[in-house]
Amino acid sequence: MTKEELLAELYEATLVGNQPRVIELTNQGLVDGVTPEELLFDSLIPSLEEVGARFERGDFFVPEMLIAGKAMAKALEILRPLLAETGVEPIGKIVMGTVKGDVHDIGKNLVDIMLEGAGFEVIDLGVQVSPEKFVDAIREHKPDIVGFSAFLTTTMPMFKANINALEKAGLRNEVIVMVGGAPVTLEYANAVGADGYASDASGAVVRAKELIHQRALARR
Ligand code: B1M
Repeated sequence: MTKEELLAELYEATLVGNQPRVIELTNQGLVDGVTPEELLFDSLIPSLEEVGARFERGDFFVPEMLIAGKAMAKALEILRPLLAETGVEPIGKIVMGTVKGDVHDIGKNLVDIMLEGAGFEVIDLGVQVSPEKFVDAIREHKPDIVGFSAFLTTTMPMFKANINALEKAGLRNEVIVMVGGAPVTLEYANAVGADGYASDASGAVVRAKELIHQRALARR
């Protein structure tokens, strides 16, 4: 099988949620020398985008979305150690979580992996994280950054609720706030008073580094 054929077959297998085949093709790709990034960006992510498009058109329903998501998550498990390989000293600590009311975590987990790969220590609080839980985790771990992910237009307002909770707890100036997720825009991030936003995982790494650098300069 050529690289193009493998990537195309992986795309199809993810689209229909054929988990055993996704695992097989991901492993096969790695053996054949396809890079983790190629598997991710040229096959797995575009496939989930198509799942979303079909859901919007009414061609797919929640069960189809769920099995595709699970298949993608399995591939991510295989790719995780390869994408997060790092020997460098931690360059910062980040507490991450998907906001209350939202169960999507594939995108957040990918952000975690890329941040770890870039040398960040990541404390992941999981999904459906309440403002109180974020506040407790910031008190406990004293991170440089707290990252909120939201994947639904209905859960994006939790960013503001979380920031209000940080203010109330006297923690807003202690931590940089980053936000992201499929429906989130830079304008929305600015409107809720976040310090940073990125549209994807590699952008999140770049922005996180910039924000830490800016804060170090400001504290000099
Ligand atoms: Co849902 N879902 N879903 N879903 N789902 C979306 C998000 C949707 C866009 C599909 C669509 O209509 N096109 C739509 C939201 C529409 C909207 O509000 N604008 C939607 C909906 C409507 C729903 C339900 C309401 C469906 C229903 O029940 N009727 C329901 C909600 C459940 C809930 O949370 N309360 C629901 C449920 C589910 C499943 C559970 C079945 C499953 C989730 C599985 C899981 O995550 N464990 C699922 C899936 C798989 C999807 C789609 C198809 C794929 C999501 C994904 O993993 N994408 C999605 C369609 C789509 O996104 N095109 C969809 C791949 C991932 C790599 O990209 O998530 O964008 P993404 O993450 C990116 C960036 O957002 C960014 O970096 C990531 C990596 O590059 N990023 C950050 C993320 N966090 C960041 C944080 C940062 C910075 C960047 O800083 C801190």
